[in-house]
Amino acid sequence: MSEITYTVPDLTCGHCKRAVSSELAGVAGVDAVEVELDTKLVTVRGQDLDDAALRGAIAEAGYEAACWRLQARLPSAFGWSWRG
Ligand SMILES: [Cu+2]
Repeated sequence: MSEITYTVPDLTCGHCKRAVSSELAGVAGVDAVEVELDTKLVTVRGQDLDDAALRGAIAEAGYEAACWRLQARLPSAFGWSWRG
């Protein structure tokens, strides 16, 4: 089981959430998708996750994955908050 977290800045509402979730759910190996609108974080869990395929699915839904796990988690390491 592995987990990759992406930041998708354009996620704004329930429609975005559903669009991205359903595209990601269709990628091979994906077991679960979590979308947090507050933080713009998309967490994907599954087996043998393929970063390129996951980014492709997010793009297919009409959004862009700005960065992934390391970058996405840096701010909290410095005590910043993304919740305006
Ligand atoms: Cu939306």
